[in-house]
Amino acid sequence: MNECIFCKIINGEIPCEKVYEDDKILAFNDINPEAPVHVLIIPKEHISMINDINEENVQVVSHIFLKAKEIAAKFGIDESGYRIVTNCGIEAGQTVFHIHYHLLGGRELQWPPG
Ligand code: D5M
Repeated sequence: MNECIFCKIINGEIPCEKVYEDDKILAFNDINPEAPVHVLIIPKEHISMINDINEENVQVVSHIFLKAKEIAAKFGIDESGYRIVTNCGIEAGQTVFHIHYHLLGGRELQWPPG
């Protein structure tokens, strides 16, 4: 049985505020937003983390980035600026082990992050 929370969102077992969907990826609002715009973009195929990207599944990553700019534009932040973050592993703060790209914007973002 697949206990992955993001797989359950993809399967419709857990609801989400959907922002974008196609055959390869899903984007939805983060349940705990850190910025006025905080969208998570995930592949429909279960990939746990960056370390599990390989020659077979890497194409979905470029697809995510192609769509990320469209999602940013949808929220009107493509010109003002936004950030895409992927946490890989415990020390980086990854809590959900289905790879996801945080798209953050709508306010001035600090660098470096904490
Ligand atoms: O980020 C994991 C992110 O996933 C964190 O910002 C909360 C978010 N999250 C967790 N569960 C849900 C549901 N059910 N809907 C929307 N967003 C969710 P990480 O980089 O792993 O720390």
